[in-house]
Amino acid sequence: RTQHTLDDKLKEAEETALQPPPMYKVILNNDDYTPMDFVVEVLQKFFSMDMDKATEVMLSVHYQGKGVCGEFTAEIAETKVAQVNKFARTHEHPLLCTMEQA
Ligand code: TYC
Repeated sequence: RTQHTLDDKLKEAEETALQPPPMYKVILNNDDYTPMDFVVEVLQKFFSMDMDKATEVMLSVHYQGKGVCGEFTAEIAETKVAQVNKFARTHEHPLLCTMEQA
């Protein structure tokens, strides 16, 4: 079997540790019923956008069908998706938030 020196193992460990985690895009999907103001509020509340940026992203989703809210590690992306969908359902809007690998 191939000999692994201590230096080889250290180098391997350093390279392993430097691998960035997989990233996920959090996506807002358009629908015909959710008020524009509510979508802007969601983008400000959950993605820390100012009103101008939130309005730009909301209008992009409205005209293009979907739009990216941000890129996050798996656990953070999953949390954002769950929080946004819960908030939308609480307010009885059909707004749908999803995620996909970046
Ligand atoms: N299309 C909606 C409207 O006309 C607005 C909207 C924008 C809905 C973005 C969802 O993710 C969305 N009221």
